[in-house]
Amino acid sequence: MPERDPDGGRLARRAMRKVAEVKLKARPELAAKTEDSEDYWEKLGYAHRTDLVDPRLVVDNCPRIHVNDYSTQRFIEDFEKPYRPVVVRGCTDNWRAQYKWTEKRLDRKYRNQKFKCGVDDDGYSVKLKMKYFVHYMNKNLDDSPLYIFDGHFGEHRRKRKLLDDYEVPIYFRDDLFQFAGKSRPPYRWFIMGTARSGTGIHIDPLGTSAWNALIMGHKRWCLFPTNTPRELIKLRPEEGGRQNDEAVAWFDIIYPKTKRPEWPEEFKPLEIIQGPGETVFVPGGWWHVVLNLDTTIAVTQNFCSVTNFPIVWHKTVRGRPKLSQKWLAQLRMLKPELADLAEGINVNEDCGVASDSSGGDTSSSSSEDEDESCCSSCSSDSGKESLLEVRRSLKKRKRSTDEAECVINKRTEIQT
Ligand SMILES: O=C(O)CCC(=O)C(=O)O
Ligand SMILES: [Fe+2]
Repeated sequence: MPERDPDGGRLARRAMRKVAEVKLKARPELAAKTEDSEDYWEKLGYAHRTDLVDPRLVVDNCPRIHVNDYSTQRFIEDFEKPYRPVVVRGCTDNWRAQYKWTEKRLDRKYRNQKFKCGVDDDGYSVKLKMKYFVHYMNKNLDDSPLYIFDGHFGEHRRKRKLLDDYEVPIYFRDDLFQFAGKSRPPYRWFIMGTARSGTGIHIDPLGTSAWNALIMGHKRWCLFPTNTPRELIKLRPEEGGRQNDEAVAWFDIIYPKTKRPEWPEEFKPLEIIQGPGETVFVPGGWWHVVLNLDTTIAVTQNFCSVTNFPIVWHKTVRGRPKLSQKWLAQLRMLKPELADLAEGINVNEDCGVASDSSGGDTSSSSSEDEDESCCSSCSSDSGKESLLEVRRSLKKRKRSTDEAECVINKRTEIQT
C-alpha cells in the first residue's frame, strides 16, 4: 500500500505504533503499570529543562588540533602514547557524509532499513525503520529518547553504503583486531539521535581507544581519567531511578557535584562541546558520558593500535580468552613481533587501566571461561557494554559456548 501524506495520517499512526512496540522491548521498566496510568518516558520532565542542553553553560576545556597541522607521528607522541584526549578538526572535510548525512537524505535513502536503537531483556537487538525513527525524533518529549546505535551497518547489504561516506582519519588506521577474524568484536557504529539522547558514563571495552566524528549537531562530553573512583562518578540506584544509566540523568545529578569545592581537583572532568566536523579522540580506559544537545548524526570506531596493544591484549586475554587465542594465532603468522610482545605480557599483573564492570553480577553467566578478571582494573570487561544491558542479558540469556564467544557490546546483542 502506498504511504500517503508523510506528515500526517498513515505514516504517523504507524510510526506511533512501531515506536510504542520498540519502547516496550527496549525499556520495559518505563512501561505504564496499569492501562490507565502514565508511562515513565516523560516522567522527569527533562524535555522542559533547557539548562541541560544549553551549550552556553558549558566551559570547554579540551585541547584542539587540526589534522593538517599534525603528522601521525606527532599525534602518537603527543596524544596517543600519553593517553591524552583531544578534539581533531578537519578529519571530515572531504567526507560525502558532510552533505549526505542529513535527516532528510538519510530518511529518503534508508527509509525502510531497520536500525538498531535498543536491546531487549534477552540481549537481542531492537530495531526501527529509519522512516519511523525520523518521525519519532521530531515529535518526542522523552526524558532520554531512543537513540540509533547501529554496530552492524557495515555488514548489511544496503546500510553498508554508509561506509562510502566517510574514511577512517589518518591517525586511527591501525586495526589490529582485523587479525582476530570473524569473531572480532564490533567496532564501528552509526549513531543518530535527538536532544537528551546519549550514552551514560562508561569505559570502552577491552582497553580500546575510540574516535567519534560528528557530522551534524552538538554533543556534550565529560571525560574522567582511568583512576577516577567509580563511586564518585556513577549514579547510585536511588539517585537516577529508572533513568540511572542515562546520560541526561548523569548531567542532571552528577555533573553539578563536579563543580562543588569539595570535588577532588584531580578528578575534575575534561569537558567538550563537540560541534559538526569535530572528531573526539577517546584514549582507552577513560570514563566518558555523552549527551546530544540537539539532533546529531555521527560515526564512531574503536580500535586496537600498536600503541594501545599491550593493554588491549591484557584485557582481551582476561575478558575474551578464546578470542585472544585465535587472535594470537593470526598475529603469530602475520605480525610475529606483536605475538612476541603479547606472550611477554603478564596478564596477572594489574595493567593500570580500568575497565567498566557489570557490578559483580556476572555470577549468573554460564560462560565457561569468559568474563574473568585479574584485578580491579580489569573487572568483567567483556565487550562494549552498558551495565544495565549486561545485567539484563546475563540474567535471562541461555548462552551456549559459542554465544559466550560473541561480544556483549555496549548496546548488547546476541544476533541481529
Ligand atoms: O556519541 C555517543 O553517544 C558516545 C558514544 C560512545 O561513547 C561510544 O561509542 O563508546
Ligand atoms: Fe564510549
